[in-house]
Amino acid sequence: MIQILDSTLREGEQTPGVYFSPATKLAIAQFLDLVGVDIIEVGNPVVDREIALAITQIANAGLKAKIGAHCLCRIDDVNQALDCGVNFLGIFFSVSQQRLQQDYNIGLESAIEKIVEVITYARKQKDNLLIRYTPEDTVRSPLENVIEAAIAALKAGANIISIADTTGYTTPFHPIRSLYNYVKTLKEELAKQELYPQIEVHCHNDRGLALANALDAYRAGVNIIDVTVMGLGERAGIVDLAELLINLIDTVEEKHCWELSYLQELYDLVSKHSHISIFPHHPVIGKNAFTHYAGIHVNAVAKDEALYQSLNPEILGTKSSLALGIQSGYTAIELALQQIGRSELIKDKELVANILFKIKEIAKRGTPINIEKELPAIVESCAITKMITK
Ligand code: HCA
Ligand code: CU
Repeated sequence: MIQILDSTLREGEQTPGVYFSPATKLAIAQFLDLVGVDIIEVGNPVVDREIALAITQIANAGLKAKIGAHCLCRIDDVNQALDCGVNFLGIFFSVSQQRLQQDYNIGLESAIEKIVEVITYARKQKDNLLIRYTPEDTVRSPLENVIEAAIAALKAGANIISIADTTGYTTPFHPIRSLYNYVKTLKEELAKQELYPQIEVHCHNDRGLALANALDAYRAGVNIIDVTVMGLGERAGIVDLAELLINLIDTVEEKHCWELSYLQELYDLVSKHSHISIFPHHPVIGKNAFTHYAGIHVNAVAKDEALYQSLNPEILGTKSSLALGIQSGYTAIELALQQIGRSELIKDKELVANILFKIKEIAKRGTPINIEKELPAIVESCAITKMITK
């Protein structure tokens, strides 16, 4: 069964301007657990004392998900992570000659020695620890280096190899640069060594292809996919949790345990604390995701919602809705009147026509019309005008 690693608290907090306090992190983690993600990556304890505190609190909160820390390939960092009580540890280190030379002034062999030393050490500290090794910027690093480092990491005790598309470089259907190819090749190369680890993907969205690439990797049999709420993260962020789940529920063969009805509250919480609003047309979660507007659409969905909906809003614990504006027709006004408990007015065709005319006028202000709050007054003013003109 495909597993989801949520990194809202780690990668997501790498969104410029975003800060989640330990209490907020715990609340977000609790919602992620209710949604049913498998692993919650909380952060790198070396970055700040508060992050170490948040990891410790979440690791002790009795959640079903595995709780993870993220750290560089250093014994000290591993110790700090393990002190937080995690059962998942992500260790990352580059295998690109250029990067190793520029940043650390070492070659590949020394890098691999370091990776082996640190992973062997981590494994000795905790038997049941899940250890992930990520060759940073995996997909742009020489494949032979990735394979050599992955084999060494696995032999030293790592359980998972993550393919990081750190710069959003891959693209589906490309003969070479696709994650489908990458996952297949890595699995085949490791199988030659009789190594069958779990494979994870971490897809950045620089080209707007993070979700497409993640699904491409899924098609190739990847085991774990990284996501964040709202797709938060460095630069253009990574895969969005809700968008991935809504695509996987139709695809996974086994019965899944994701509880999508918690997504809205989770997204509202993250939006509030990140001070980043959810755009209205955001798939699944946006306020317009199940709202019908133009006359032709509203007419059709009044008969059968499936005519303009391939998703059932009930799985998200929500219902479809109606918007009023310049695109509206008579049916929308009738439905809106029903919504505010004034269905007795529907038979007055002249009044309905006047309300529609007025709605189209108001719509020119260019902001949404709130049916509950604004329609009653619009109805009254149209009724009065009608009385006066008679
Ligand atoms: C980072 C880079 C990273 C790491 C992913 C991983 C990436 O911000 O440290 O350790 O699995 O995109 O490569 O997020
Ligand atoms: Cu990343």
